[in-house]
Amino acid sequence: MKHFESRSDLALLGAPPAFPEPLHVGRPNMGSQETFLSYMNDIFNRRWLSNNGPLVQEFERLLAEFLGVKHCVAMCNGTVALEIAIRALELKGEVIMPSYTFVATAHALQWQEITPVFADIDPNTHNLDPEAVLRMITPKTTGIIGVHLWGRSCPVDDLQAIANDYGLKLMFDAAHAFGCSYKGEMIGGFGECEVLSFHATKFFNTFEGGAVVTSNDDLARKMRLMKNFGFSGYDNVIYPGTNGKMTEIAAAMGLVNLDAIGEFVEANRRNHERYSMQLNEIPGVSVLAYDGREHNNYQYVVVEVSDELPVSRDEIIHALHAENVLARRYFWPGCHNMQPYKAFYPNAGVMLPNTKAVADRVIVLPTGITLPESAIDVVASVMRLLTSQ
Ligand code: T4K
Repeated sequence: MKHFESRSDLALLGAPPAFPEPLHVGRPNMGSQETFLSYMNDIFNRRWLSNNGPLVQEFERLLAEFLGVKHCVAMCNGTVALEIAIRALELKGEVIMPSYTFVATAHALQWQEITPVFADIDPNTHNLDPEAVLRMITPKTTGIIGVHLWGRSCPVDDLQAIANDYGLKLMFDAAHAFGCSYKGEMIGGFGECEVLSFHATKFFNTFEGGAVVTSNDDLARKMRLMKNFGFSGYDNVIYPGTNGKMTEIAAAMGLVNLDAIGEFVEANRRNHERYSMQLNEIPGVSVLAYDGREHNNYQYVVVEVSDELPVSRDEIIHALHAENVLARRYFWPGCHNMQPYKAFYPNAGVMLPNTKAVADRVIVLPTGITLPESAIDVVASVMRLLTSQ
C-alpha cells in the first residue's frame, strides 16, 4: 500500500491535486493596488504615456539612489537593456559568459553578431568559475558578462582582476539581483555597468521592464541616446539607436513596488527558511543557501537533488506538477544546448561539466508574497514520500 500514500500517485489515480489553482514559480509580487490606481489617474490626466515621462524620471532617480549609483537608465525590458549595454560598451568578437543562465544573456550577444563563449560554473555557487573564464580567453575576446545567478553575486573581484589583466570589459547581468549585495555593497555598482530585469516574474517588477545602472557618465549618456533612436532634442539624431524606452505605466508599477520591497523580501525569506527547514532534512535533497551577511531578495528557492535518489529530478517535478505545484528546471539544459548555439558549437559541453551536473539536479520552487505556507508543506511531503521509496 505504501506507494498509494504518495499524493502524486493519488493524483495519477484521479484524486484532485493538492491545490485547485496552479502555484507558479514567478508569481508576481505586487504592492498597493490603490496607489497604483491613483498613479493611473494621474497618467490619464497628464496624457503623458512614454518618452521619459515624469514617473520614469522619478523611478530612475529613486533606483539610482537605492543602489548607490550615479545613473539608472530605465528600459522596456532586461533583454533590450542587455543589448544596449553590450552595444554601448562596444563589445565585439567573443564575449565570455556562463551557459547556465536564462537564454536572453546569450541572445543579447548573438543578436548583435557577437559570439557568446560559454565558460563553466562553480558547482557550489552556480556562478562563473574564474579559472574557467581564464581558459576561454582568446585574442578575439573583448569582454566578460558575469551573471549574478539566483541573486547570489558572482566572484566580482576575481572577474574584475581578469578583466584588468587582459584588457577586457566586464559587465554584469544582474537580472536576478535587485536588492542584493556583494561584500555589503549593493549590486548595481560593479563592472562597467549592471543590467536589471523588472519582468513580471522577477522579485521586483514593472510588468515588463529593465534598466542599466552605472556610475559612468559617458556610458549613461550614450545609452540614453541609444534607447531613444539616437535623438538629441527635436529632429536631431546624433547616434544609431533603437526603441528601449520604459512606459509611464511600467514606472508607476515600479514606484508602487519599490515601496513594498521590504514586504517582498520578508515573505521570500520566510518561505526560504520554511522550505530549508523541511527539505534539508531529506537525505539527498538540499536547498541552496543565501549568505546571511549580505542583502538578499530570496526570490529563487533552488533545490538540488542527488542523482543517487530512487527517483529522478524530472520525476519529482512531474509529481509536484500533479499537485499543481509548477516547479521549474531553470536553467536546464544550459544555453549551449539551445539553438542556435547547439548547432554552432556542438562540442561546447566538453568544457562545461559543472554546468551539466548542476542543470541536471536543480528544481526551482514557487515563492513570493502569494504563496500559502501549506504549499511548502505539500512540497516537502511529496519529496519525502518519493525519496523514501
Ligand atoms: N537575464 C537573466 C538572467 C534572466 O533571468 C532574464 C529573464 C533576462 C536576462 C531577461 O530579462 P527580461 O527581458 O525578461 O526582462 C521567465 C521570464 O519571462 C524571464 O523574464 C526570466 N528571466 C526567466 C527566468 O523566467 P519563462 O520562460 O520561465 O516564463 P513563463 O512564461 O514560463 O513564466 C514563468 C512563470 O511565471 C509561469 O509559471 C507563470 C508565472 N507568471 C508569469 C507571468 C508573466 C505569472 O504568474 N504571472 C505573469 O504575469 O521566463
